[in-house]
This record gives sequence, C-alpha cells and structure tokens, in this order.
Amino acid sequence: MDNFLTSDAIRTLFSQAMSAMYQQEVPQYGVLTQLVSAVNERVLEANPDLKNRLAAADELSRLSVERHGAIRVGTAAELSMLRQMFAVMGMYPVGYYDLSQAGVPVHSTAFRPVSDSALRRNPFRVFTSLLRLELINDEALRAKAADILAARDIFTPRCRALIAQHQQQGGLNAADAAQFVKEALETFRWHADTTVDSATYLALSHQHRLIADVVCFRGCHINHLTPRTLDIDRVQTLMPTRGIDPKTLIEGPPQRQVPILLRQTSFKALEEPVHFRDGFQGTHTARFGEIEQRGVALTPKGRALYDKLLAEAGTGKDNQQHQQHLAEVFRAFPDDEVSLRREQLAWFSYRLTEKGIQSPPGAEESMEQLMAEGRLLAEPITYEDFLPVSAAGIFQSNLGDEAHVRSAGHASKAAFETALGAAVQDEMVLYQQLQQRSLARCGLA
Ligand code: OOG
Ligand code: NI
Repeated sequence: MDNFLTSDAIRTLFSQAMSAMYQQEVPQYGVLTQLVSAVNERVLEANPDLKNRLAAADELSRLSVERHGAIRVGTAAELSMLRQMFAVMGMYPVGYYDLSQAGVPVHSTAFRPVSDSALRRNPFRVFTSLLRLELINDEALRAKAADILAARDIFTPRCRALIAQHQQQGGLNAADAAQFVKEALETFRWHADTTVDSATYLALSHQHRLIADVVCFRGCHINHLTPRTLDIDRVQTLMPTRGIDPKTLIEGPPQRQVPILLRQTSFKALEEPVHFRDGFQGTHTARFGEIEQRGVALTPKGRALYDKLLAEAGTGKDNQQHQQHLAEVFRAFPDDEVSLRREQLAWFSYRLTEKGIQSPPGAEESMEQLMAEGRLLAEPITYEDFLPVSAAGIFQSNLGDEAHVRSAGHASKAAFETALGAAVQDEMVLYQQLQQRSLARCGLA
C-alpha cells in the first residue's frame, strides 16, 4: 500500500546524482573516470576468468561506478542531521577514525550499507569527518569559527522536511525519493562564493587549510568521489598521460595474489577560484578525484600484522620503489587463501556446494575435510571500510607542502558519538557476524 522505494534504490539514485554533479563541477574527475573505465576494460579483455567471475556476481554493469565519497562538517548538529539523511539511503555510521594523530584536526566515520544484500546492491559509502575546533589554539579565532558555523544551515528546508517525513512514514515513495535526492544534493554542492571576508579565510587557513575548507562555505561540498579500478598501479602510471597529476604514493598494502584491505590513490586537489565577501578573489584547494581497489577484510590478528608491516615499511618518495619495498616487507604476510583462512588472518564467507547440499556436514566432520571433499567453499569477505594511515595520506597530499603537520589531540570516540547522536558500529563485529551467519547457513555453527 505504501509503495516505498527501498533504501538501496534511493542510495543508488543519490550516488548517480552525486557523480553527475561532481563530473560537471570537476571536469578532471570525469577524465579520471574515463581512464578507470578504459583500464578496467583492458584488464577484463586480458583476463576472461575474471570477467566471467564478475559477470556471475552481477558486477560487470556497475564496475566503474563510485564506491565512496568524502565530506567534512563543522558541528555536532550538522553531523547528526547527516546521520539522519544517510539513514534514508540505508547508510549507517561504521568505524571511528582518529586523524588528529596525523596532524589533521578531524575525526571521522563512514556512513555505509551494512547488510550483505545491501552491500551487494550498491556499496556506496561516505567518509565523513567532523572538524575538531578545540584543536584551534587561537581562542578568538576558535570563537569566530564557531559563530560562523552556527549561522549556517547546510540542509535545505525541503530536505529536512523529507527526512522527517521518512522518519514518520518509514519510507518515501518514488516521487518523494526523487525530490529527496535532489534536495540532499544541495548540501554537497560547490559554492565558489565563500561566506567570509578574505582576512577571516586567511586566518583560518593559516591555522589549518582544512579549517578554512570546513568553515568558510555554505555547504559541505563533496571533496572527492572514488570509483573502483581493477588495476590501480596501471591507472596511477597512466594518469599523467591524461593531464592528471597523481599523488606520489599509492596508499595501503602492495599488489598481491590475494588482495587485502584497500589500496587507494588520488590526483592532487585542484586550485579553484573563490570570491570573498569583501570583494577580493582568491583560490581554494580542496577537491580531487580518487580510485580504490579492495581486497579481503582482515581479522584483528590479520589487521595487527598489517599495521606492524606497514609501520615497518615506512613511506617513500617514489611510488615504484615504495611498492617494491612494501612487497618485500609484506612477504611476511601469507598470500594464499588457504593460509589466510587457516591462520585466521582474514574473514571468509562459507557456502555448501551442490555436493555439500546433497550430503550435508555431519557433526564430527571438520571444515578442512568438507573442503577437501569439495562440499564446502570459502570466499573472501570484501573489506568495506577505510584505513586511518591511508586516509591521513590522502588528506595530507591535498594540504600542500607548506601544511605544518602537528600532532595534536587524541582519539575521542565518545565525543564523536555524542556529536553524531548515535554509536558507531564496530566493523570487526560486522565481519565476524557475516562469517558466523554463513557458517550457520551451512549447518556448521
Ligand atoms: C577524506 C580523506 C580520506 C579515504 O578514502 O581514505 C578518504 C577527506 O579528504 O575528507 O577519503
Ligand atoms: Ni577517499
């Protein structure tokens, strides 16, 4: 009777609208998506097995569509309203990321789909950072920034009304959903006219460029979108041939037989013209394009090993050398599915084969035995979250060389959750539940 659109469908409409808007706003992002599609096509041509697997998983048609975007907000009220907006699209806060350790005065979560089926339909996520004004050390400036933020409303009245309507009715029909997407988009639109005079902009920017980015505009403009690539190393190499200036390093683990976690790279944020309230013109550097390649989610044990090896490898000034060095250091990380599973380094989803359905597991049969007999299959569970060290690298590559990295503040998940108005879900618990439920379906738990 209600005829509501599913939250998965609204999320897909939203991510498509966001992509169209961002390609218009940042033409270089459009060029990047074309390069990604071209490379993905080449990879599939050269690798029919992969193509068949993706086709079977119904992944081909939306291969190169956006996997995530990122925004930054200034107040608890903004963050909590965003939480309610994303809930309409079936996106919930997962994970807590403290970037202050890396000198970036924000802490963050990812709004993302949580259920297996929702992730399969469209995994679009938004990495969302809350500015930590308490990390501005100049008291007068801190008060001024707070005043400026308090005076703005980044949501249209119609958007607020539709979110409330969704909460009351438990859904939106197609016409309301379309209107909601259109209104929600306004929150993320770029405005070249700032809300401040040039002196205020410069003072805030001098504290930290991110602070100016969050405080001086009418909305929380989307600062990048990120499609999926099947060969991140190749796109990184090819970017300059399309007039795109990539960041120096690909973030995350090296290339492997069994990809783990998340590899990312981006092009450097563009310097864009802005106008100040006092009539002066200037430039602002915030918006870029990114690509990602995801692998299997790691257990706490696997993650600890990843963090240890990553720290051991350090960073470099040349991507090729860095990747080689990473690959050497990561030899200590098993690189086949069987070892990853047996050593409980990664999460897997289990299912019975035809043969396994014909002759179901008995109480005393081991998983290894069932697998050896071809009755049980284990498939890697994809990592759906972010990596703080990588995120810090992405932030920093867009802050320019002169940005002074100062370690300030400490993790404050409780303060973040208070601002959000809800708890963030623990990503490890989600992966563990996915694995556990798959075992239960096989009669193995
Ligand atoms: C977010 C940077 C982090 C990622 O993919 O790790 C990020 C930002 O610049 O606002 O998007
Ligand atoms: Ni990103």
